[in-house]
Amino acid sequence: MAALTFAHNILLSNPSFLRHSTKTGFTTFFSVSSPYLRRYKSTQTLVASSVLELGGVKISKQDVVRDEPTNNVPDLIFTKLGLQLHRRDNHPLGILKNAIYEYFDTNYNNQFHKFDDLCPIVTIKENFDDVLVPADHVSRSFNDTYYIDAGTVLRCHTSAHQADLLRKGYANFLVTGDVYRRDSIDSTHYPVFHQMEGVRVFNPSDWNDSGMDGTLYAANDLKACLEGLARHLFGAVEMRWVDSYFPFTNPSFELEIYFQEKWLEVLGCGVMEQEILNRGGKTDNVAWAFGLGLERLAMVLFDIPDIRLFWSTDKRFVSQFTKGQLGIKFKPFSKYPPCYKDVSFWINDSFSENNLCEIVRGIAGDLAEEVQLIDNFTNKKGMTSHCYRITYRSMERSLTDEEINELQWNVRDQVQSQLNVVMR
Ligand code: FA5
Ligand code: MG
Repeated sequence: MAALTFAHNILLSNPSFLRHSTKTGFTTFFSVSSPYLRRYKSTQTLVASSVLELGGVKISKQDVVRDEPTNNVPDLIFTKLGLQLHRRDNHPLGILKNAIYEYFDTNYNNQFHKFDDLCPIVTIKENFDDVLVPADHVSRSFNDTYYIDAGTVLRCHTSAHQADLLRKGYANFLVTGDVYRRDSIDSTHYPVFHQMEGVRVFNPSDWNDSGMDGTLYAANDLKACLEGLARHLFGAVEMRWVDSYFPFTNPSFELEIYFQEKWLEVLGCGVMEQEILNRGGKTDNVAWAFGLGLERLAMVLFDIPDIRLFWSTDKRFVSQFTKGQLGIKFKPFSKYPPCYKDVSFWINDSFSENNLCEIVRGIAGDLAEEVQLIDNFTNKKGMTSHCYRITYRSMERSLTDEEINELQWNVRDQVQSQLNVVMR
């Protein structure tokens, strides 16, 4: 492993280390997959409390999960709504949120306003238009976002609150909340996760004497701020900056941390597009913004190997964390054996991996550890076959062959009936 180093060291001493992202278009902001307008629901019914209070708004299940073609929210997602892991002081996400608050309070003299209870149900204007996401952007598709109806979604990033808070006059703020995305299944992706958004607005007097223009000044300040945050949280850890793309910032960057022998993307950030500031009446100002993935940072911080663990209510997980304690390393209570099951089928044009993952999650819930494409070929007739390996594993107990076989049969069944593919 390379020597432990900080991102700013990398930046200053070895600029070539900066990987110029080869990712094209919008791949850093949501996964790219073909827009898909078919809809299906999990047949599994999970009972959640019937009325939730979210950001002061009372929400019933019928407000979120509806049997209408413009709704693609499964029951499983509703059961996560309102749990607000980030507001629990003894939970790793709450401990992390509080540690980040502490960094901002100390270094910015309590200037940052903090929001952690804004309702996750937002309009498509807030989620997309207000942050300049183009009309044909893949993230708007049914394949990537949970729609409640044609104009309302479960926010897929905390950036959904940027413009509104700017319009309300806030200049320095942090927004923490649960966000929702149709996504792949593996140890670092989950359809509900938590982000913290940070925004800081500068006045011309801030950069006038610096010899830099506002954009460069803000970009430097942003990187220094986030590198300082990383040091505050981790001490020494190996990191690097990667150039990136977001519709709402320019320039844009992502920060990656070396974890479990891979580079793990932990946040996206950049200098806010001027248009967003202009619309908020801040035409002379420049701002930076970031959006960090709390689970990803908490995995590194507490050595949590799998993102599903954040949802565990098992005492052996929950009891390991204490309010205010950052130095704790999670001790896995046991590693139960994985079970692999393959499923192969001929895909059609509307097939998408996110839809497959949604079916697997709907049936297996958190027993689904990973869904991985292991074989992909097109025959002479132009038909394409995919083979996926599904890993089933419980974090809490050993699974029986019987229950796994039943899960797998249900998966095959629903894949066939709902995805319109031909099984092989
Ligand atoms: C965004 O969501 C941007 N809104 C971030 C941003 C804000 C950029 C402000 C610029 C200015 P992205 O899709 O890359 O970007 O997600 C941000 C972070 O969320 C990622 O770096 C990662 O840490 C986390 N994340 C993304 N998808 C998942 C997932 N499925 N499960 C867990 N964490 C995820
Ligand atoms: Mg990203």
